[in-house]
Amino acid sequence: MKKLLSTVALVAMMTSPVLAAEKVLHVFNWSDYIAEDTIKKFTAKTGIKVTYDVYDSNEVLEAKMLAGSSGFDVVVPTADFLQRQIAAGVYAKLDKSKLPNLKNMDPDLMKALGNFDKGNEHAVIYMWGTTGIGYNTKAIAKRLGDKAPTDSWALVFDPANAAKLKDCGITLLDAPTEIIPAAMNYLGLDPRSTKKADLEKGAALLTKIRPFVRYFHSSQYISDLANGDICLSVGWSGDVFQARDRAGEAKKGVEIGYSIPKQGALQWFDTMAIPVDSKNKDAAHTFINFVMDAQITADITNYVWYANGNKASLPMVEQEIKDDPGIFPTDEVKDKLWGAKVYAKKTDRIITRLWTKIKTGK
Ligand code: N2P
Repeated sequence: MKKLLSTVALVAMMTSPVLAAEKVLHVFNWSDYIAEDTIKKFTAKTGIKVTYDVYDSNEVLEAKMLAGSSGFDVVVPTADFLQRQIAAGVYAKLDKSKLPNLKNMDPDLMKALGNFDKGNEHAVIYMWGTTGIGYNTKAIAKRLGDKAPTDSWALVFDPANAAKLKDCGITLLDAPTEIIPAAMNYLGLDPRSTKKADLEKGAALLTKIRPFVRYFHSSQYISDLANGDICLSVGWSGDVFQARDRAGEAKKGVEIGYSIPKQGALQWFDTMAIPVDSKNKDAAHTFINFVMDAQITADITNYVWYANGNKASLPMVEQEIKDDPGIFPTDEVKDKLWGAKVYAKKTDRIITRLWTKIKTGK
């Protein structure tokens, strides 16, 4: 007995520091993209502590993933970036035996994700949305009248309109692979075109409206829209709805609308994946499985106003959200959405170069 005890004690001594080290999970997610209590609930349920960091750009995440040794265990790349990063060997294959909540996922959406990750081997859908226009209804009406084309990219991409909105503040996402294609779409070009001439045309239009753009940023616009400090953002659906929600709570008379322009918009999918060099793959699976719980995902959607890929969560998603065509577009609108193009290195370089020129106004 004594011997057994000491063996147990020895094993405990040897393993506990290791176990303790394994019990901190590093999650890297988009900002404003999780419910207030998700992490707290996860730790309460599993005992696994979480270090939670945020970003607001796929390019930032990609740079960290390609450099390696990021220290992150779960990250949330958008599907087109995911595909490129999978090809670069950045992500571990999921162990589906550790993800029983996969049964909750929407098979059609997972099939769509399969276009970026064959066989859904590396990732599951987290949230999805569109890249459209968030706007301050009163500020826009004041400057462009009641007939302001809020249903069209012309609201921001027609330089005559943009000029009139300069004083109240236009912002664009700092997301070249989303903004340049939107400008191409407005020009009647294929937003998924990789022809240099087409990309240059989109960039030329953006250069024309550049003098009227206050800033390029992908998270600051939420509070600025809510406070009435800016009046138009090309931004992400749920972020704009969060701004609308905050504006409502502040009760200062700011009203925010979200528009999926009639010409069409980008529909994107964000996914959860595990970096291949994660030291906590077990805990990472536990986290992904926890998030795929129907109630947990419903809570996140109800908080961040983004649609999700979890079919079983829908009965718990608030009716107001399910009924909002800006979050769950109608079939007619869906037909006009385009999926992200996975750009080859060469195209990526062209886009990066054009983007620098646009931002610096050259
Ligand atoms: C959350 C933004 C996530 C959407 N703030 C970008 N794909």
